[in-house]
Amino acid sequence: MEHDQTPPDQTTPDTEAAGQADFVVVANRLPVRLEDDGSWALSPGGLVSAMLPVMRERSGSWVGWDGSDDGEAQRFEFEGITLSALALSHQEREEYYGGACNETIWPLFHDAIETTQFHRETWAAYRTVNQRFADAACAELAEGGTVWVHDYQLQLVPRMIRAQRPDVRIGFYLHIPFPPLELFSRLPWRAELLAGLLGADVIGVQTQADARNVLYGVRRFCEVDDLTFAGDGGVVRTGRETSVVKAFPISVDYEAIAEQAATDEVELAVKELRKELGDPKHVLLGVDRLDYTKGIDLRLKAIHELLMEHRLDPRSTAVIQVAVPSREDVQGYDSVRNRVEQLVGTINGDYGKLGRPVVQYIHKSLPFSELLVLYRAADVLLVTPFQDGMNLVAKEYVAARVDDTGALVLSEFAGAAEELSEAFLVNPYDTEHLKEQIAAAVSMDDEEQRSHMHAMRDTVQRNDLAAWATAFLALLSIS
Ligand code: GDG
Repeated sequence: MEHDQTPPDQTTPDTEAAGQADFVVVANRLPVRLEDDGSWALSPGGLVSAMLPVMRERSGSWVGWDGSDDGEAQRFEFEGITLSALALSHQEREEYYGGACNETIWPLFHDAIETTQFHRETWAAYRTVNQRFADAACAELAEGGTVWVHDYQLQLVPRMIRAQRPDVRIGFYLHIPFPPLELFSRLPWRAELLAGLLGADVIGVQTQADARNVLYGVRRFCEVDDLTFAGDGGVVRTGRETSVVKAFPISVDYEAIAEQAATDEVELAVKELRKELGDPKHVLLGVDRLDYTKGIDLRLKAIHELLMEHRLDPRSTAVIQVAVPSREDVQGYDSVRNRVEQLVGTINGDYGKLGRPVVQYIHKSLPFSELLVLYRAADVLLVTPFQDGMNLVAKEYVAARVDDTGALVLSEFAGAAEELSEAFLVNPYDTEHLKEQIAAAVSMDDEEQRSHMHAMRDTVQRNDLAAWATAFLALLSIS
């Protein structure tokens, strides 16, 4: 690992030598990105939202890529966390990230909604880059330390670390769904991928269904001595190695969100926002990365039809859709953006008035404080993915509804549906049902809102982010 240039601004010089960290997180991306002016800024996303508070609690290193193809390997501090940046070349970015991660694994693991590509060259790059991550993690890790590897981009890393460092505890967490056997079997490198995962002592996934799918894959494609299903997961044994596979539904920092959402500042901003929107009776909100898995187009289509059928009144309804730019050079993302923007244009063209569109569409990332204002201003949150590991936006909305009002329309294919059963659950492929559920959420009376929201808030408060991390790390330290 190089220790060259220290980035400007928020960073301080490297104080800790490599190989000294008792706790190392390995993820494809660092929690920061390089801005045009050379400074580092936090970058949004589910994994970062989840892991940053966990890292702040424990001192350790975060190994990841800076997202560029001209970056340098460097090690620096950012807001109290040691970051170890890994450099990728342009070709590696194209083949590993654009290809194997986002044109093979991402679509395949999300129900193959978008055509899945299988290319030997991109898989070779996946292997090479995974080895680089494993090597970088090993360079950070102190003797007998603990490493927590994250997500679909790094599924070979646990085995690669195990091969070099039998002394360390290895955890792996998959943030996206693990596909059913019928789909997973298509992957030409299925046995290699599972062997990669089985290098970990603990393999954590979002839901019980995901845990079962991992175990079905292992039973079918791996030679193991023993495999037992138990509760919300199971155990795999081979020689002296044991891997526990278990569901750990990820969550949000409930107290921090609730506290921030209850401030006078937020209350005031909510009032101002609703006024700017023309004091509508109903505010409907969507917040998503602009990804074809999130079903943004489906919900806009449902809203359009509800307007056409006079079941939503354009004079008293405001819809806000935040669509955070994401993977813009990957196949499938361009066309979903076009579909979404066309629908926004159609709805506003048909039902908007001058200076007052029905849909407010924001195609950029907002500061989290502004998201909180939107969560508090929205009477209904629409979360309609075709497939989603968990969906933190749904849990953030629930945590932010400090007065127990509001309604959540939630796809049954989001991991969050396993816990948030009081939401208006929908099959997003069923447009008529989606419309019925949106209409029901809009017209739900206050008392009903309070009882549903209260129950959901209770669930998220009990199973918050700290509980998630503590449960995972506790199992990792004993298994
Ligand atoms: C993956 C899995 C799983 C969004 N817009 C802005 C912004 N965000 C933050 C949200 C939330 C996060 O990004 C999005 O998390 P999700 O869970 O909804 O979705 P993915 O990014 O697809 O995350 C997912 C997750 O990993 C964790 O395991 O739940 O299933 O796909 O925290 O608040 N944050 C800011 N500005 C924005 O405009 N600051």
